[in-house]
Amino acid sequence: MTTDDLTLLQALEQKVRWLSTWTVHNANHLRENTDGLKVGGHQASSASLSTIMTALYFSVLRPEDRLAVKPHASPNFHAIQYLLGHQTQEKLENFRGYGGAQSYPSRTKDIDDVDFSTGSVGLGVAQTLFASLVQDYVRAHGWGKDRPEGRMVALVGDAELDEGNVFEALLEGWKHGLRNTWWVVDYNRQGLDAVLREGLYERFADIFRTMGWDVVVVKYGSLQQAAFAEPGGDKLRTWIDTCPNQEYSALVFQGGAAWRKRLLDDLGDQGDVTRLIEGRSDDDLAALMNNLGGHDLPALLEAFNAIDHDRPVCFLCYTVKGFGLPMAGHKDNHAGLMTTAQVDTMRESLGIRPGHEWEKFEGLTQSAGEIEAFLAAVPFAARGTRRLEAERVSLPETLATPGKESLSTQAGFGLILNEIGRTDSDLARRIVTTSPDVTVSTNLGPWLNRRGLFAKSVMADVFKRERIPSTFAWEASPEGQHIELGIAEMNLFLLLSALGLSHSLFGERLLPIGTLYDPFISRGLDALNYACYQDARFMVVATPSGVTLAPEGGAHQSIGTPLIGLAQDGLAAFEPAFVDELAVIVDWAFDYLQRDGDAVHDERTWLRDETGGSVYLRLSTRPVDQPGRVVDDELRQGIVDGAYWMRKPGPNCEVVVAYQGAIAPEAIEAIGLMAEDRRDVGLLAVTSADRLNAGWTAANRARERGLVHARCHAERLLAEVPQHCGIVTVIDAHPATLGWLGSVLGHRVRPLGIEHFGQAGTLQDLYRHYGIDANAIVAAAESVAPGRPIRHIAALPAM
Ligand SMILES: Cc1ncc(C[n+]2csc(CCOP(=O)(O)OP(=O)(O)O)c2C)c(N)n1
Ligand SMILES: [Mg+2]
Repeated sequence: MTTDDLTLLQALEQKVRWLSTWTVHNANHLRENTDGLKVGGHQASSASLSTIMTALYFSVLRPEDRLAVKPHASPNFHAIQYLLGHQTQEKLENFRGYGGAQSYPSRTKDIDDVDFSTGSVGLGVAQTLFASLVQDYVRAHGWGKDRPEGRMVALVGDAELDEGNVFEALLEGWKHGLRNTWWVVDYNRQGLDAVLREGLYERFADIFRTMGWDVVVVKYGSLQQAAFAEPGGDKLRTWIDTCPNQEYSALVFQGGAAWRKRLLDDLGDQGDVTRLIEGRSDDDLAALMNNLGGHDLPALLEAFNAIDHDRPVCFLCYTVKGFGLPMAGHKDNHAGLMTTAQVDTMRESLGIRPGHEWEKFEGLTQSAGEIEAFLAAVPFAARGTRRLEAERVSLPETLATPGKESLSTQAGFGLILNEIGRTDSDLARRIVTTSPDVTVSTNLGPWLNRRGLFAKSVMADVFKRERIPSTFAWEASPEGQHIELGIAEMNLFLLLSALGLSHSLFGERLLPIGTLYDPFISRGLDALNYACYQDARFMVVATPSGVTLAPEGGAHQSIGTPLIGLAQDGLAAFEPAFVDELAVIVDWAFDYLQRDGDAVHDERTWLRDETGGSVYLRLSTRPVDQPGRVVDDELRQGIVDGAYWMRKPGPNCEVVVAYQGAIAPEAIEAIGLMAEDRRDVGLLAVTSADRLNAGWTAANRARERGLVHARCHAERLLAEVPQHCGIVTVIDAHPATLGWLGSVLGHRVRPLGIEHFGQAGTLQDLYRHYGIDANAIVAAAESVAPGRPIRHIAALPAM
């Protein structure tokens, strides 16, 4: 790098710090309805990273690299993209506003090429690690080799390293031979609340080294390094090394005179070091002491450019939170916001005229042409925007339903996947499965036997080699299509998120399927939400679910997951009862995962199906008698739309039973039990409360906007139910999942389900105990549709 280039880079660093400070200041009006805390956090946190980000974006990074930026450094990111011509002044002026640049970098909401969304600390960090594994997976399968390998880079706040998911990811990375991953830690020793504990950096360094990472500490800036070489410099260095975080931060905040007093108190009368201190003005002394490695472009560039290998690297860069701002180093600065007077002072010091705050070249000594030429040559932006696209994977006409008389949906899923795995179709090749140590118990074993385990090098299954009988072959190779994870559901969802962005990150489409136990979705819930927020595309298949795995007891029972399915944006949730339904849903899902159309409502369902999304299948381990029917187009459509009449209500109908999932046999039995005393009972098979509910909400909204003829699927189905009828809903989960059906057209509803959990027992014991067996359904029918007593009804268990 030439001296001119370095000077220009230094000017850009000032510009980035200014633009991000100004962006936040300018958006202050948005504080009206908030406590202002978060707006403030952006100024100090951004300033902490502006040197590092300048070095990376304007010099070190390449177009194939992908980044996750610490949430509160979003203004820096937007400022850099603005300078590169990928962000607009209008969006910056509307930072945090409706339609403006986002407070935390967002793949889906921002226009400026965010690689990984961030916001929930720790997740973006780990996302880069899994993205790197996905890059290796894609290349090991012979795809995407016409593009250079990229580095997956996280700009990490030091307090983010308190999040456990980061360490879960580190261990998984070690197991999978992680490469091409850089984590650049903004070691400002501050979180949101206060200055961090002493000596954390040694702990971090130890952990990273243990996990096979290189650790590069960027502690001293070039001014400090030069001072250390002066007579007495060694004493200054020792003083810096032993100064507690809090004290250093306080002195940074107080400035030159305070530094002088403190340094002379501690080191005075020591000859050479006294001269070193006294030879500098207050400003120079402050500049020297603030010149930590993370704020020194030459030191940073040297550290980054020295890496000549693909091993993962952690850069621990010493920084000052709020660097260059009046709040620098103050422990309360996360909430700090610069006053207008302070912003004016900063503006004047940078030679920026009032009213010219957004101008890119304002106040810089270089000519506009010179800067433009430099920006045009920035390697990172050399190929324009960096989002990629991939062809859709072609799909077979339909997936066959396994022909067994009695089957659980979980076993059915295993068989469907196994059938796909037998073929050499495009679909079979693009599926990648993963599971957190529950591969076999979620029925992926047969698929695994066919398609093999993924590893960077071949590993034989010793049991197989030694001819020890075993049902499963755990042979690993670069061609394998199952990625085995340790037991960490956060990792599962972060890997699914990375796999599910492969088309956009690496230009190669994958169809990821992750299996886990349904109750443990909650363990990875924030990562699942994060994956959906980034619009990653994957299928989550969860078994066992509910209390149906009866003897396992409370620790394995999931009650609230259908409500998660209902509420989670970007995730279409299904809970089929029968395997023919499952085949239809899986078939549809492979297509749905790949769609990227406009968010327009389908006038039949009022769902926005053309946008596509991810899919959650809540399955069961309970074998259920299969209907053995022909699935015609109408049935297929009903299954996908969320419900169909298993038995239509007749003209004399007084009661309808609506069920979802593995409780189907009880619902069917209940219909039989009440047949003599209630005529024309209807049975509604719900395959997706989520999609029914979404369509209903959207149709309501459409009507309120004047589209008076809008009708959703639930409305059309329930229009066949006479108004005086009662509806009993039943699910092995929280009753609220289906209870809203009564509001659709105003039918009385008695929702059955599970609110309290934890009992162990046989299936019959538990269904009786929780009041979701056939008898309880009949009793509920009697209460919701009073009339002649229903004969086949036994006393309910005491409450
Ligand atoms: C999961 C989660 N918990 C809490 C927060 C609130 N939060 C935002 S930033 C922050 C502290 C960040 O500290 P650090 O990562 O060191 O960045 P710095 O403030 O030093 O820039 C916290 C707790 C969050 N965003 N995500
Ligand atoms: Mg910090």
